[in-house]
Amino acid sequence: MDFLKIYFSGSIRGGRKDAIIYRQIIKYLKSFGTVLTEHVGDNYTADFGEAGFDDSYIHNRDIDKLLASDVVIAEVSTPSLGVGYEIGMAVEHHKPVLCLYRQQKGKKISAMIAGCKELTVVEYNNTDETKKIIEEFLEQIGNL
Ligand code: 6IA
Repeated sequence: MDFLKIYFSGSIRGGRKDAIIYRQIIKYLKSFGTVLTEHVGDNYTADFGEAGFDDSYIHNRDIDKLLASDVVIAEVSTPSLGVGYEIGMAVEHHKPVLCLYRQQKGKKISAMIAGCKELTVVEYNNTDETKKIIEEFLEQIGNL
């Protein structure tokens, strides 16, 4: 099969506290194919996204990439409207979606994610665990 096109989804305006984790996951994903959204792991400054980028341009470009992808991997520990929107759209377009979730005290993953049977939602404790989870998921959907 062609080189795998992976859409990685992670919070941007929803909050950047997990950006290092996104970067580590993206680095690992690159061993399986092309990550279409590498920027999600970038080191943005505090006012990222407000520096002259047009929102409809960002939206349309990301949707094009999402539709062109073979698989969507989302890190959903930091709730983000954009990530939720992308997951919903991926489900609508029958893309295989893996949602990675870190258990955090006093927090619970949205029922709209946990309760969607089209999604594979897996909890992890550290980034090393995400490697095995990703590998198993890609194997399961026939991309390894
Ligand atoms: O609602 P959020 O901003 O947390 O949504 C995050 C998700 O939406 C990510 O998975 C991205 O794919 C997408 N997204 C949201 N904002 C941007 C963006 N802003 N650039 C690219 N993708 C985005 C511009 C940042 C700028 C510093 C380059």
